[in-house]
Amino acid sequence: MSDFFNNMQPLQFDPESQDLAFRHYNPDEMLIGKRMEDHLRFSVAYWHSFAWPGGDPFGGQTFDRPWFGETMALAKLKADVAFDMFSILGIPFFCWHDADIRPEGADFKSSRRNFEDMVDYLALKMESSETQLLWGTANMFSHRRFMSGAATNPNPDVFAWSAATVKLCLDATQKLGGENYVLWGGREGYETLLNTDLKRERQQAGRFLQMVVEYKHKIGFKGAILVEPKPQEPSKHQYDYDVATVFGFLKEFGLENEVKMNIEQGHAILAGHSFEHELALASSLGIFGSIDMNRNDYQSGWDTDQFPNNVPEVALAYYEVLKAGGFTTGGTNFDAKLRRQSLDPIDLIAGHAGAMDVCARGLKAAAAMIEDGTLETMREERYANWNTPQAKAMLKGSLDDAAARVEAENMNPEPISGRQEILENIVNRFV
Ligand code: XUL
Ligand code: CO
Repeated sequence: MSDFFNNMQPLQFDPESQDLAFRHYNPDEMLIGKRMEDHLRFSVAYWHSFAWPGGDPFGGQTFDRPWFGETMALAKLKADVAFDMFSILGIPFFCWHDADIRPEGADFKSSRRNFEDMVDYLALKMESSETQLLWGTANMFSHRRFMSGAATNPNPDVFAWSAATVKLCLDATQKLGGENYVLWGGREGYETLLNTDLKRERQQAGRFLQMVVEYKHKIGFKGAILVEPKPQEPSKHQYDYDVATVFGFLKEFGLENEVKMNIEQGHAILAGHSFEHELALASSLGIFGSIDMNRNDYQSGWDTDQFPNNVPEVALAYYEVLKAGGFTTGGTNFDAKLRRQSLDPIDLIAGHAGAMDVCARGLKAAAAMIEDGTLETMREERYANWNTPQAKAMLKGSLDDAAARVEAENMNPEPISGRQEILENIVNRFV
């Protein structure tokens, strides 16, 4: 227990409250046969809330946290504060990068020892906490050794370092009972083709991911391996551009049955998609895993990682999550950070609590849309003619067969309304 949050008591569900409370997030409320908490599976991202100093391209640290510094004592204080926040929020999960939870050592060995000691410390904290590990991951993008990539680095020693790092992080994730392991491409991309062998780098990335999957099976890790697509930032071109690109990559390296997607709202927007598009595509390809929930600033176009606050957008996302059958190992990880002027401990609580309420409202709307069924019925009706025997047979036949039928039946297909406005009006009844 730290005194950072001034002994704040756990937030309650109280729709009438004028103070900080949940107005919509009611963990035990049943929605289409499942508790709200079990639908949403909220998670706090250690990095944004506890490791990020508040910098932007024009200025450095704004947050003055008592745990900032590279010592074990401070890393433990950071963990104490993190678990205090988890219990105030009643959050069921958290996520980390290795670099978020341990001080960097002078060499790999000492960083490893720091990390392993901190994993033991987290295990101890978790014993007296309700909060579990949603996923672990490796930070292979902040340190200057990774400036030209991790697995895709032109220097094979950086590939080796990255392999050693992921091995360590997978071991730790397994030890802490983590339900998934995430690989976000970090600096796996490039700035200019003038210095980049794109073919070689993609091969390195593919082999690396195969090695990760081989190791997962070797140690018997039961969780899911998830890749998190992102089109740019930090690299100008990222190899894991979006769900479609990553699926092609997985097929190329024989990993489409081994790896699923961790889909982030802001990354989808950066790729020129909607969040729900990426979710629906992953679901249709059988690779939907988990989500990183946040939003970008649509004006700046940057990956600003803000807390979500747009209920209609979130509702459409959870509509796709529910249609995909909901989360199994995955969850809703708030990959979201405070604005750099939000200095106070209460801001951290308010950011998460508000986001949890926004997601709860979105989920309730999505569940109501599913239960109502009109949207799904109208969507199915649009394709109803594909249920005829002739239509089904056509997909097994040839261009010749189709051409013959067009003339034999003297076909003259009439366009049919897509009814978008009517459908949007139906959505608006629920959000
Ligand atoms: C970066 C990002 C990461 C990953 C984990 O944009 O989303 O925080 O979620 O490495
Ligand atoms: Co993310």
